[in-house]
Amino acid sequence: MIGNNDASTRERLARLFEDNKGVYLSGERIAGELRISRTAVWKAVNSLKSAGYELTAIRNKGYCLSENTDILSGQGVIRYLGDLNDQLHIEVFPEISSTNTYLSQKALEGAAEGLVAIAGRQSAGRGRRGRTFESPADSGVYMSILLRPEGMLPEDAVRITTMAAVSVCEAIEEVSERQAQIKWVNDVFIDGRKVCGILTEAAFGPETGCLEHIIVGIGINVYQPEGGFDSSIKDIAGAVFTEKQNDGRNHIAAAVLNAFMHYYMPDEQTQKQYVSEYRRRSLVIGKPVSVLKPEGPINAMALDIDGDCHLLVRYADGSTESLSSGEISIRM
Ligand code: BT5
Repeated sequence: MIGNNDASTRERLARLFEDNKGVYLSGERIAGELRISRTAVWKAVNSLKSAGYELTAIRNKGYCLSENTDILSGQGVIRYLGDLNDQLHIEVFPEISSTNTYLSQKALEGAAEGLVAIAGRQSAGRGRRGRTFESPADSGVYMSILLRPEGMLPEDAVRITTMAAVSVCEAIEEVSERQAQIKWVNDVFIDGRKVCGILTEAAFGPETGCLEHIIVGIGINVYQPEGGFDSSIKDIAGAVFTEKQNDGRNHIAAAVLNAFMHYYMPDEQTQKQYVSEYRRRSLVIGKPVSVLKPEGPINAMALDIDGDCHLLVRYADGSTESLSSGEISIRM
């Protein structure tokens, strides 16, 4: 158990090390910069080590954070956030049940828009319709953003998913230069493998029927987990990187947030941009698909994605339908 003071010292020390990766910092220098005692330095260093920071110590030189570390941390994400830092409040957890579940609890308690939960592992990561999202340790970024969009209609909630999908693609391309594509409506693929899933959950007022909040949850496989993906997904899942990157997870989390908040701004120009970006990256347009309806799958051709992010399909009898959500499976 560490107290608040200790926790804030640890955060400040983490930031100092992250700003000086590969550099030895003497105990004296750290004590001076953080205005704390040498004993407090020693305590905070040990606390960081047990949190997974790879710190080496050399007598007479001090402590050094290895250059190639990728530890998910609040400070680590904030370093890449730019001026968004004022609009978002970021909480990072080494492990949690589900960042969506956590934020829905926080939303009920009245948390404000812009609360972001990021976890290094989820013990009960959720997909759509009760499915599981595998969220192993040290390999992915699992994050959720709490939004309270004013005046958004329930049927517009799909926009949030599409904005998130485009943002993930842009973030992947920024940090890895790999090409990412979107399978309508909520999956991001690289080279035919799913590297990210998005779960958008909206809550409505019981009497008004008005949208109260939206939680958009984004799970990205940044690396292959040690020992490979779980057998249930090994044939479909992929990862953004093949090798560990310096700050890979912090960087990608921040890049997603930067892109997402840019699109979330209610400005017509931005809205048009994300819809065209979404369309450009679609894995589905022009492909035969199978539309999964409650009464069973129906074969169709995916024609286009319209300005409202609906998928336009044509069935064998020539009739067309605009799908606002639901599911398709692509016949490859
Ligand atoms: C999704 O559902 O893909 C939405 C996943 C959202 C996860 C985020 S992580 C942060 C936040 N907190 C949560 O608890 N959830 C959100 P769906 O389209 O239903 O896909 C689920 C299916 O994807 C599973 O049935 C598997 O086939 C596959 N799958 C599960 N884990 C995967 C993984 N890590 N990578 C790729 N595919 C996976």
